[in-house]
Amino acid sequence: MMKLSPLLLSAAAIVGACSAGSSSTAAPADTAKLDASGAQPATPLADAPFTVQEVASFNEPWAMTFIRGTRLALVTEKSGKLKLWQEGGSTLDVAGVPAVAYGGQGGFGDVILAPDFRTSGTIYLSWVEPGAGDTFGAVVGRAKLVQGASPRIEGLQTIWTQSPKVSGRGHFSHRLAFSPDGKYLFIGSGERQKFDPAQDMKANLGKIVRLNPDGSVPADNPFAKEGGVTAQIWSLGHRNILGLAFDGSGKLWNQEMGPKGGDEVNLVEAKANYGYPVVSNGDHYDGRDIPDHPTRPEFAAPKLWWNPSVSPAGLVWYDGDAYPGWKNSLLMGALSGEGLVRMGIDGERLHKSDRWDFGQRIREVEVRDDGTVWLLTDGEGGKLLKLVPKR
Ligand SMILES: [Ca+2]
Ligand SMILES: [Ca+2]
Repeated sequence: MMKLSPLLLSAAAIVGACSAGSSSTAAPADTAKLDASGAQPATPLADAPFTVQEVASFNEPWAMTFIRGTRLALVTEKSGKLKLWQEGGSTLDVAGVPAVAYGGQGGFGDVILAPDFRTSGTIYLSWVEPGAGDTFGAVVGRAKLVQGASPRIEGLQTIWTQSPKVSGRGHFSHRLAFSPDGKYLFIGSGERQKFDPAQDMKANLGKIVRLNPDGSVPADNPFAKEGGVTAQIWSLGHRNILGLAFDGSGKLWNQEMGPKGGDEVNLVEAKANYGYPVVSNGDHYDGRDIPDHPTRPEFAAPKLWWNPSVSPAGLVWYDGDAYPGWKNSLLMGALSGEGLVRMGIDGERLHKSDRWDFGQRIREVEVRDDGTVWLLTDGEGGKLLKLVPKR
């Protein structure tokens, strides 16, 4: 693995390093990869295999998960509420949730069910907490959900913390996913808009980390012997991970909000370095170049990327039958792209299969156990949308 001192990775050094290589140096031999980029034209909703039904609204909803075997879903609101929504019924506040540091991109984050939820009632939550001296960091906790007329969580335990806490309120990521065997919790930990930490093995920022369900470090993690937060690291060189999903064959995918023109979907593998901020198929928003992936083959390249950016949010694997041709796809929301992206999976290859134009920023995508797909739109008054199959 390449070692760079934190000093060499300062923003100024990146400018210098970038002058040696630009996107124009991408080898023609890389056509297959380049074909995965570029604009993806949107299909009008009229041609989609669903109609859109608006069923509820929330205040800055961020994430949701359905409770299997029910018509209930948990929805986080960024400003600090957890809601229990019932289709055709009421929306209740869940009591006992932690105080969150709300501001910028921070606040309440993800919510998922534990693999043993049916018997334990355990859920996992992520949120942002303040640190010393105007710093912030995401944390992950688990608690028992007690349902009923006055739902609440009990026994909240914090099991993971972003380290170090740093200034600013961007790029927390804090997306969660369990492996299909239920043994490991994966956490997307953003680089907090600080660039360098994504390559710093003494920080768990800009990483995907892998933990046991209780927050301890699995003995077979790739850097387990190094101890500290390094032991948590599964993969590195990430920017702002806003979706994690396992497919039906057990492969882990992530999407991340890249720099300008560099939004990515990656096949996540142990010990792999995805290159940020040393390489990206996008460039810094202030116009500074970042060398493209083909210039540095030692870094794992994205399977797909988007230029112009779509600003991904949410990622789920779809294995249902409610919409013709969707089985074995990844579904991803788009904020600036204002739509839903469907990617067909073919082994380790992904295809830009569909992109529907909703005309609204999509924050979250979920699948219910009946195969229906649901979206949350972004911001105040964000809507829960059901994609009603047309047939
Ligand atoms: Ca979700
Ligand atoms: Ca670039």
